[in-house]
Amino acid sequence: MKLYIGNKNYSSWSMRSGVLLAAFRIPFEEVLLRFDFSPGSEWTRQIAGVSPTRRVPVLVEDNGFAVWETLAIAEYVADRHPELAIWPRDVQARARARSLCAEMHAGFTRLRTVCPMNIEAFFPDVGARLWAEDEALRADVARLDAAWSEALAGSGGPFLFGEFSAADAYFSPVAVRLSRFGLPVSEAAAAYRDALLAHPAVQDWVADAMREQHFVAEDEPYRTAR
Ligand SMILES: N[C@@H](CCC(=O)N[C@@H](CS)C(=O)NCC(=O)O)C(=O)O
Repeated sequence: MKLYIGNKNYSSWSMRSGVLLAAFRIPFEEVLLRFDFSPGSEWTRQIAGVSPTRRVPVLVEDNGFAVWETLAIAEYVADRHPELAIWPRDVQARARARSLCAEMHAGFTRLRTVCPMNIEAFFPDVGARLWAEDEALRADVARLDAAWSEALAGSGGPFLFGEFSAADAYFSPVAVRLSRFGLPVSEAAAAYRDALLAHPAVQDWVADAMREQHFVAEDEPYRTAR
């Protein structure tokens, strides 16, 4: 099967699916479609051919069957691989992992808006200014910290539910955001952020993103060039 993704540097939703498949060593072919949101661009043409939402990620089986939306991709892969604990085995931990993924999917909007993922860029000064000025950002990070800390206290870590699961893949771009913007979190959340950043699947994704040489203005509120 093929996983269509966007730029590894910017595409946080692509990262979630890519890290999930890599972490569980599920074979797939990665197809990177470079973002270019100008009318008639190669991106516009290519994405229209594979994704009904014209967004990435989208997983396409060899027979052409497509699954879009990151959460649906995680569920599909878990259904296809019941031998893997993609979701925690314990039923309540599994429900909690799904709650956190759904919360990530629909929430943390201020964090996502003002601290977009940009793996190869470090913005500690922007992060410090935002932290001082932006109450909604502080509220998002406080909720994130509480959710992570509660799950980690229950499982004993190092990942949210002990072993690496879909929930951790879901938060891998958030670990990048926290580190690139230097946002302060509790000791438990910082240890988890660092465990995520040290995971081999995350490290491979980050290394690829670092090698990209593509500047996408729409994803760069704080720079005019790389
Ligand atoms: N809810 C979708 C979000 C997907 C999404 O927004 N992907 C972005 C890249 S990270 C995208 O394809 N943007 C292209 C566009 O908006 O035209 C999911 O969970 O997969």
